Amino acid sequence: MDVVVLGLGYIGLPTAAMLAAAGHRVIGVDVNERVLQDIRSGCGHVAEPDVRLIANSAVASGNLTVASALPRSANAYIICVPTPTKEHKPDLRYVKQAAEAIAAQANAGDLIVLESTVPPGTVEDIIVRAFETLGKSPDSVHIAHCPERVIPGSIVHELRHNARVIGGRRRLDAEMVRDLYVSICDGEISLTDCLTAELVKVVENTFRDVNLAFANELALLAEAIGVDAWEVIGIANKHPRVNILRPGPGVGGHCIPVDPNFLASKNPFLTELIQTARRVNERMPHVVARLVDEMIAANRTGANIALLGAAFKADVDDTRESPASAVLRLLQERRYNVSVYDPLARDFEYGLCETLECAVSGAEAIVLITDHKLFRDIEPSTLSPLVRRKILIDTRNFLDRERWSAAGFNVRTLGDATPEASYRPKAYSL
Ligand code: SAJ
Repeated sequence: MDVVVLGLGYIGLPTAAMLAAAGHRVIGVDVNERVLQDIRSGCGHVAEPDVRLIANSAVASGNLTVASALPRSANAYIICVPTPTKEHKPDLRYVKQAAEAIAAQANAGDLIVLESTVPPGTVEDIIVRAFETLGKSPDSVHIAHCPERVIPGSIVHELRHNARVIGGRRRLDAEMVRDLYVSICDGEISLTDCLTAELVKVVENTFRDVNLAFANELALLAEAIGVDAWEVIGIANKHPRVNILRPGPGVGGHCIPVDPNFLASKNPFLTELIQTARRVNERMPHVVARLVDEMIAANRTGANIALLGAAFKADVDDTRESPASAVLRLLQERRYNVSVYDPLARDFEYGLCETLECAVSGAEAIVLITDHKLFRDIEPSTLSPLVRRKILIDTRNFLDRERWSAAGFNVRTLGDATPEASYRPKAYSL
């Protein structure tokens, strides 16, 4: 089949590469010339090694080529463009541009699949309407929504193995799209209508946001009561039907903090829990800033604070909607000098220090924001001569408390305000 994938980001590029590996002739289209050059030269812009590997072999096989504009014809068009939000409202302009370009040239029988996460109703409002506006019947083509569901950090594995949902305008549309996706997906594929598929995707991320809010609220509650939230979670999670997530400095990424707003903005009176969860999660960077204030206590103005981590979560390079940005802004408002170290991150809007030593030099406090594995290897005793005060604030309960305490650091972990927190033996069973 001749397949066009529009948008060669985290989802579009691996999807295009997997379709090419399955024997389809794929043209990947992206408006960013740098992205196209990186793919052609084999140093793809998506940092995950598996993505790079399959993209390079797809290009080498000749089955994947990239271009800045749509080819004149194809059998299937897969839309993987971003859907950013502005002031909690989705900006669907890229979906609209893609839909209009496809509608202008699609032939009868072509498949048109929207993978981007969108507010429920978008397939009808934008894609179907793009055909109708041009006087073309949307029934002449097969339109469906097949939302991506993969987690950054494990993209290729999840693309292959995750269950998928395909919502078609008609049953036939969903079936035709399934016939294409079985070539890249071993997971169960559920067929439904467009609106249901749109809601499924947004609901999944909203479910996670609500659960993250519960973990974050629990961290604050435990601090107030005077127990260690991490110990509570560890023990509670031994219950066969309890699975509390990990508290943290905030909920980042381009999906989970964004998608609940797709539901809430159109249904404000039916989404109280969802909106409250968002507020709880949005409060977490403020909690971190307050922890810094508490630990620094006096002479805050101009104090140097070193943040470890700019990426929105562990072991990825993506800094979109990262809690690091929110924490940094709040600390700067409080007149701290903030430096950030993250050897994995790219495109961090506030700039990054080249080395850990540079970031912590003269620091009054080190704040762990992102739980990158490589931060575990930091030897705290080597930082001692560089910092002005030995304070560590661990917002993820990630670093080895005992090792940092042994190096003389006063360790404060989010969710554990018990006075003897640094010294208490952990993991004893009751
Ligand atoms: N986080 C915590 N504690 C945890 C787990 C996560 O604080 O216990 C934080 C992370 O650090 C991060 C944020 O939550 O800041 C979101 O991370 P995540 O790993 O939960 O999710 P994403 O954004 O990487 O990917 C999500 C996934 N959705 C679900 O798990 C329901 C993924 O499957 C989706 O495909 C993706 O959103 C998307 O693109 O929609």
